[in-house]
Amino acid sequence: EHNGSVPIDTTTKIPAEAHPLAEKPAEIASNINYHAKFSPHFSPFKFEPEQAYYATAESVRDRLIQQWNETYNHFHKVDPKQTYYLSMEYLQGRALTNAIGNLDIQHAYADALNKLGHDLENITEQEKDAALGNGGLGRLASCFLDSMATLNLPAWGYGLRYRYGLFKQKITKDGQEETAENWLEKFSPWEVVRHDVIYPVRFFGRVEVNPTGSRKWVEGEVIQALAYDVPIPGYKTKNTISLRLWEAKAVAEDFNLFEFNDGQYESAAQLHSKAQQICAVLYPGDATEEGKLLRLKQQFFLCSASLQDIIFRFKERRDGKGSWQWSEFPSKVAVQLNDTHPTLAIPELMRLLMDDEGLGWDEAWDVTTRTIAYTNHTVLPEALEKWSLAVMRKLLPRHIEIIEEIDKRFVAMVHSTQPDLESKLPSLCILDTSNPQKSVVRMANLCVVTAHTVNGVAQLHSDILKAELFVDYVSIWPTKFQNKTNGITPRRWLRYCNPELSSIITKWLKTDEWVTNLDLLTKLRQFADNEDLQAEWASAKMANKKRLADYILQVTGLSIDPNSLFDIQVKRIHEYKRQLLNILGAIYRYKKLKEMNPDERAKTTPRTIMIGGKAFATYTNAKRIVKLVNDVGAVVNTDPEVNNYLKVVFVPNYNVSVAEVLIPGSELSQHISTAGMEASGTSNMKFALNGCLIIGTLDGANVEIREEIGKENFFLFGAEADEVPKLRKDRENGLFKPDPRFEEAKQFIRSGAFGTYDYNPLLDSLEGNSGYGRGDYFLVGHDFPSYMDAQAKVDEAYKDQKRWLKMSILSTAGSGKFSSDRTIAQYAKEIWNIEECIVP
Ligand code: T68
Repeated sequence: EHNGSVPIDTTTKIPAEAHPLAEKPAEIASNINYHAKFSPHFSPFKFEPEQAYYATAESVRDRLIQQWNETYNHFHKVDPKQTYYLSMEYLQGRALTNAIGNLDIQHAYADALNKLGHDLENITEQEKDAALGNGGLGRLASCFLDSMATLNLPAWGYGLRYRYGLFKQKITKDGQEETAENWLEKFSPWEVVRHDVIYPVRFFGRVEVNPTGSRKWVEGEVIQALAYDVPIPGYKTKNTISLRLWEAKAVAEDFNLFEFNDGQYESAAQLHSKAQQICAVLYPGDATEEGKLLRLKQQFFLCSASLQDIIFRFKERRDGKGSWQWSEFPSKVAVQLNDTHPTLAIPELMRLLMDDEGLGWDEAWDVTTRTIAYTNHTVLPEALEKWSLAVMRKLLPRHIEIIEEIDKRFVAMVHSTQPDLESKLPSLCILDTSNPQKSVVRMANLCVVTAHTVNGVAQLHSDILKAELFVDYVSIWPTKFQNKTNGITPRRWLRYCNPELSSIITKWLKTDEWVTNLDLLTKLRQFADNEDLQAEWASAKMANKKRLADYILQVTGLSIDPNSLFDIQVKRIHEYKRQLLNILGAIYRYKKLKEMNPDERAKTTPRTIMIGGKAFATYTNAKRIVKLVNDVGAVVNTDPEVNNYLKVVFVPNYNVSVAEVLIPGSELSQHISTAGMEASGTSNMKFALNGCLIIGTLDGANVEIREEIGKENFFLFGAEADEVPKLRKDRENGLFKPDPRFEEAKQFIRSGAFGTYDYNPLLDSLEGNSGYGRGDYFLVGHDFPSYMDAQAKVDEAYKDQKRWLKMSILSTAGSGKFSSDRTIAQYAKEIWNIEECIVP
C-alpha cells in the first residue's frame, strides 16, 4: 500500500543529480524529495499524498520552466508572427498527468514515486481542477493551447486569474447548492508570478483634449495587472508556451497610510478591495443582470493588459532591428477573440495606437482590422452581448468615442457603397439607439465590422451565421466569413484518460503516431469485424465501466451494474440542450417497465442513465431540471421491481476531471439539443473518440460526426434546423398534436409519482403560451416520439454485442477529423497566417 503517511527523508542534501532535467527514477525521486524538504508551503516532516503531489508537481514544473525559457528565447530570436488567443475562460482541469505525459516521462515518474512509497495515480488525484471557465467555450480554449504547443506554433493564451473558479455543485434534498471553488486554497504549483510584468489599467476618468487636437484618457482609477504564467507543454516536443493570466493589484502608493493610522481601515484600503474584486470570481456565464459593471471591468482588464503586453513585446523585438513601422504590426501579431467577451480589445488597440503611439485614425484602423479576428460561439439571442452605452461611457469614456467613430464611418461606408443595404442599417450598426434611454453597444456587430475574419465553430453553425445572424454583412464582405469546426485534444481526451483503449489502438495500428495524427484512426476500420480486436475493445470498455461504477459509488453511494448499458448526458444544464427530453424519456421507460410482467422485463436492455451538469444559480428552470433528475433517481433506484433494469443517476459536480472518468466508460451519449441551437458541442467528439455511440439531433458538430463515422453508426432523431421556425409557428397556432407517450410521461410527473415538489412551472414550459408556458420553444414535444423510437433502436442494437462493438470501433475510427490539432492547423493557415517555430 502506497497511501498514507510516509516520513520524509530529512537527511537529503541537495543532490547534484537533482537536476530539473533528471531522467532516471532515482534522480527524479531525489528531485521530488528536494521539493518536499525545501518547499515553503508545508512543514518538512510530512510526506503524505498531498505533500507528495505538490513536490512532484514542482519538480515537473522545474523541467517545464527550462523548456519554457528555451522556447521564449527561440521565439525572441526568430521573431516569427505570433498568435495571441484572448479568452475570458480556460477550463484547464488537472495538469500533472498531462504534463508528464506530454514530456514523455510518465514511467520514470511512476517509478520514482514508487521509490518514495507513493503511487502516481493516487498522487494525481490530489490535484484540484483549475476551473476558470463555464463549459464548452472555456474547454475549447484549453484544448487549443495544447494543440498550439504540440504544433510548435508561436502562440500565447491570455486570460484572467480568477480567485474562485466555477462553483462547486452539491446536491441536497432541495436540488443544486452552489459553494465557492477555492482552487487556490493552498497554492497552484503550475503558475509562476512575474513581478516584472505589470501594466496599469485605467477605469472611469475623462478625456482630455490637447491643443494639438490629440486626446488622452486621464484621471479615474488605475489598477495594476500583474502576470501569472502557466506553462503549456506540447506533446513530445520542447516547445512549451504560456497561458498568461492577469491578476488585479492596487497601486502600492494608493494605500492611504494616514487614513489607516487614523483608524479608517476600510477607506484606507478601498482601492485594494476594488482591485481584488476584479479577479475575484468567474462570471457564471449565460445571460444575467448581476454584476454587469464588474463583468465589463473584467473584460476591459483582460483586453488592456494583454494588448499592452503584446505591444511591449512587439516593440522589444523591433529594437535593434533598425527602423520599423507600425504597419508591420499585423505581420507580427494575430489576435483571436474567443467570442465577444474580449471585444474591448478593438477600441483599446485603437486607443493605444492613436493616443499613446501617435498614429492617425486611418493608420490605426488599418493595423487593428488586419490584426483582429473573431470567433462566434452562439446564435442564442440572450448570449449576444449588449452593453449599456451609459454604463460604458462612464467606465470607458475614450473607448466610447472610438466606438462611435467606428460606427459613424461604417454607416457612411454603407451609404456610399451599399445603398441597397441602407434599410438594414438599424440592425447592422454598432450602437443601438432606437430606445434613447436604453442605448446599447452591440459587441458582435463591433466584432464583425472590425475583424478581418469571423468564424463559426461547426459547418452548420457557420452556415446559419451566414444565412441568418450576419446575412447582410456577408453581402458587404463576402470573404470575411469562415468555418472552423471545433476539435478536442487527443492527448487528454484519449491517450491519458483512456490508457486501456490507447494501448489497443497503438497495438493494432502498430504505432502511436495517432496521438498527433488522429486521421490514422481510420485504419481501424479494416478491423471493425475482427473478433480479437472486438474482444480487446470490449474488455477495455468493461474495465472503464467498472472504474466509472466505482466512482459513482464513491460520490453518490449508489451501486450501478457494469453489465447495463451506460447512457450519459453531461453538459451545462440548459433548456436548449434538452436534459428534460432525456429525463422524460427515462420516466416513460420507468412507467413501461412498471407495467410489464417479470418475464417481459427480463427481455429488456438494462440501462443506467447518468445525467450531470451545473445549472446557473439564478436559472430557475435549469435548477428544476436538476431537482427532477434527482427525484426520479430517488424513486427508480429504490424500486425493487425495476431497479435491475433501470437506474437514473445524477452525477454531482461535473467538471473536467469527472469527464475524464465518465467518457471512457460510456457506451451511449446524448447530444439532443433543438436543431440549430448548439453551435458545435465538443463533448460529442470526446465520446465518439472513446468508442461511445451517439444518440442525437442534426445539430452543431453532430452533423459532421455522423458524416465521418457513418449514418448507420449514429442514432438520429428529431426536427432539422430549417424546420424549426415553422414547427414553432404551428405550435403557437395550435396545430401541434402531441404524441400520447409524451402526454403520459408529463402526466406521470404531475400525478406526484416523484414527490411533492412543484414541477408544474417546468411542465407548463412544454405547453402552450399561457402561464409559465413558452409554447415549448425547444420542441421537446415535437421531438419526443422520434427520440423514443431512436432509443428503441439503441436497445435493439445493444442486444447484438458484435454489432454494437463494430459500431463502437467505427466511432473511434471516424473521429480523426475532430482533433483540435486539425482545427488549430486551419486557424494558423487560414486566419492567423502563422507558421511553426520549432525549438531546436
Ligand atoms: C459553447 N458556448 C457552445 N458559452 O454552446 C458550444 N460563457 O456549442 C460550443 O461547442 C462551445 O461553445 C465551443 O465552441 C459556451 O460554452 C459559454 O460558456 C458562455 C456564454 C456566455 C458567457 C460566458
